[in-house]
Amino acid sequence: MKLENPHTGTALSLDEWWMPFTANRHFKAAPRLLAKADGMYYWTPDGREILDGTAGLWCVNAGHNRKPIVDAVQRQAATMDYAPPFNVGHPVAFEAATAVAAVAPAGMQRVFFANSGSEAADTAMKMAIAYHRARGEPARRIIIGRERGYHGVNVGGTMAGGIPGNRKAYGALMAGVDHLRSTHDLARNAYSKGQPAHGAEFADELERIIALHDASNIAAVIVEPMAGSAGVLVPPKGYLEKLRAICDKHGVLLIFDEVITGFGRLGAAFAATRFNIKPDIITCAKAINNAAVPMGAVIARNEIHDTIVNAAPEGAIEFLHGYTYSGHPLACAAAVATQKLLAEEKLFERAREMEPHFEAALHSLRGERNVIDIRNIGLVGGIELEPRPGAPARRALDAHIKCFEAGVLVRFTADIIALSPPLIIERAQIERIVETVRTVLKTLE
Ligand code: PXG
Repeated sequence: MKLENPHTGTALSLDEWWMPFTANRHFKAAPRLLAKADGMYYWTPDGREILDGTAGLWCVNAGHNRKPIVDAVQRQAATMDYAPPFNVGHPVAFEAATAVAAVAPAGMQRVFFANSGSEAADTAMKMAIAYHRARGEPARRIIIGRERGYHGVNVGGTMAGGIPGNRKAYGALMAGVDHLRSTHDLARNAYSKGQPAHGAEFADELERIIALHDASNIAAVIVEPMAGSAGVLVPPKGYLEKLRAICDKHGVLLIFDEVITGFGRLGAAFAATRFNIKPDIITCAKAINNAAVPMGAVIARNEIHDTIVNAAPEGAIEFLHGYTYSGHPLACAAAVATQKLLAEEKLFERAREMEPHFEAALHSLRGERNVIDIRNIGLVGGIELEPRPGAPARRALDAHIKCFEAGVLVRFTADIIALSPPLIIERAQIERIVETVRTVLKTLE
């Protein structure tokens, strides 16, 4: 393959871009590039079609290059490129917040904008601490995360997160974090469809952790209602209910990191909606604006907003936090257009309707070589492979590469293949993804 930008003909050098979360040497020896996208598909620079089984990176829920979103971004870029968000506002940011609040759970209609899921996570933790301080309990600063949790890569998210490889190089960047155990239980729950039956009791550990630190020191628990990055870990039945009850009992806030689950991935606006559990704070990003422009957001219970805002003297800034690009006009224009499109095409409902087909297709891979578990909910699927002895994560990496060569984009983490297609996916496309994975699994060492 000639390395050039196919749109301009500019020759490419691969040395300068130090790529994120990528095996740079391995990748640059045999690069896989995407140059164009539309609907369910990507195209490589040499014109090969790739079916998108991952909605980009769990984010392009409405499908690629949707016209209303493209138009909205282009119009906004030509109208007002940028406006400061500190002490000056602009209309489209208010519109975007209203559109997001409209699909958020009742009583959670206050939206703070960031530019990524990582920023949303750190914002949410600071918001929780600021809330307790405003209420007169400034000692409540400890954050409790969970093993195998992913909350992005900023300081708070790295430390509250529970993926060992993401933490080990950095030591204690932040004091005052502790972790619940993960809910993954292959022995009891392998091949569960939807929420697994076993493991609600893993939430009881929260009582022990709260007793250890004392509730008076604890600000919040942060969990992904369904853990995405660490391999599609669906919450056991009753688990989230227990977390909610224990947090309530001890005055601890519950933060749902819905960066992946937000905006339809589970066949509802949020996992909170699907599981009918009300967190105090939701973090989101990705599909909020179909990933057209970087954007993250923190959705707070109205009372959290009111408590922080009303604790400050008149005229003083209440929450000393924010980003140059909070509520960026282009991101907000994309968010308004995306929320309208998601509603018009009823894509949350569509995902829920497609779930049984997706589930059946996915679980038909049971019994294929090296498969040790298959799990799913909404339009998310995880296929766990037995690791190759002495070479963890290599089998799934090989599967990813072979699927790409066969024209299907799948995601992998450790030895787990993850699928999270755009919500506009058709049945035939589900079949094609699953049959490609099947063929690849049959040939994989
Ligand atoms: N929280 C959750 C639950 C996420 O999934 C983030 C926070 C951070 O978002 P940003 O926008 O800062 O990347 C995420 C991001 C993967 C993968 O391979 C998943 C994410 C990012 C990169 C890779 O599963 N999710």
